[in-house]
Amino acid sequence: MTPTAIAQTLPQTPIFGCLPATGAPRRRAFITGITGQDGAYLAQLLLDKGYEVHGGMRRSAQDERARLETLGIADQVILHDLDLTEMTNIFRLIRTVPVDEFYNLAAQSFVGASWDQPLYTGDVNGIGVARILDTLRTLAPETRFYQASTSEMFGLVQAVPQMETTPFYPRSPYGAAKAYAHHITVNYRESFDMHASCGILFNHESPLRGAEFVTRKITRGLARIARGGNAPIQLGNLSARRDWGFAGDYVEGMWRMLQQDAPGDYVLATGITTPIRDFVSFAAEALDMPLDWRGDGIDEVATDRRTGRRVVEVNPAFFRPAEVELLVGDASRARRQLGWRPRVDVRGLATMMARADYDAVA
Ligand code: NAP
Ligand code: G4F
Repeated sequence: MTPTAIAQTLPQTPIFGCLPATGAPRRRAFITGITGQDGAYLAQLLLDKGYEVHGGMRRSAQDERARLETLGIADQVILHDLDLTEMTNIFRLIRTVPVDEFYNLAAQSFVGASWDQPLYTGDVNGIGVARILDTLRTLAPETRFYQASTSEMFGLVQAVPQMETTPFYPRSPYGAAKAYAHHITVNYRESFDMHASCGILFNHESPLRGAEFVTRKITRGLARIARGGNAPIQLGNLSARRDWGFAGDYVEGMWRMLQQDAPGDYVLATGITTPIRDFVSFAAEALDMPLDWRGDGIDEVATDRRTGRRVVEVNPAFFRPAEVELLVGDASRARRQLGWRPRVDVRGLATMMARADYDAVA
């Protein structure tokens, strides 16, 4: 029996969204973390491809569907209660919502917070993945599985650029938990012949990016200043370099991984690395705010060249106990085997985000 046929025989209790009318079978996908940045873009992509899209959402005192609403798809997806720390949720979900493709995007995804919540981060980002894999192998071994691995696993990089074969050296509890999740996914693939793939994704951003991540913090701060605000943006390490792409491009790569006959692991990256400082300048230029940078270390500041107003200052509170100084990926395997290519470069990304935040402040 196909997952779609099984699904039509089982009771389900979605928290939002209607169960579809029975009829011609559509491919079905489940997305954990559907309320997050990538979850929302992936849901949109799969809906556009004709999938029936289910997603997991944590119980919360407030409605967390803002990103799905922004994309205009909140009423097109079927949402279920799901917390990755709760095995009973995962078991019931996989038993009652059989799907063709299962994308695990849920995570405590903020690296900075992982030093404050190392156990929780390990539970969700590491053990949570083992919970899903073991339930899938038991109840739905034919389901194709995607794990959201990360360039943070490279940490103190052992080679430049980083690719699928580069050894991991995580620098945070987040990176360590994701490395466990990556290895356990590879292990279940090899042990139980599962179609389980890991996307080793370098940083990807968008106007839907969470406000605490550096790119969004920068573009929101600049938008407020451009609209007359006078609070400078306080940042940590301005010299760290990231390989930044657009989230909308990266979810296409996730989907392509699960369309391959054989599972595998793929880096998705642009191949260009940029210091935080330059991302600030690109975003500021998009708002007609040319910057001058002066000073070093914690005394470094950026000012608006036209007005002399201070725009950025350094606050050591945002330094991390251990830093990932440089990330730059080599996505040639994904280019060759998946035909995947990023379409938005870092300047285009900074411009897109800064203008979206500027419009939102209006
Ligand atoms: P995000 O916006 O922070 O979304 C994370 C999602 O996970 C949210 O929907 C969140 O739900 C959910 N979640 C958190 N804890 C959970 C739990 N205990 N149980 C169930 N759901 C939980 O992150 P993102 O940027 O979309 O990233 C998606 C995935 O890719 C994450 O696994 C991240 O670690 C990984 N990744 C991201 C990047 C990047 O640059 N964006 C790069 C590499 C890998 P709430 O809405 O309730 O918080
Ligand atoms: O934007 P960030 O917080 O992203 P980070 O740590 O690279 O993690 C993101 O990308 C990973 C993939 O490599 C994902 F796995 C992860 O889930 C997440 O999406 O920080 C980027 C850099 C860091 O070097 C940080 O120290 O920016 C530096 N930074 C400087 N000032 C800051 C700040 N980061 C934040 N969040 N806030 C600052 O004020």
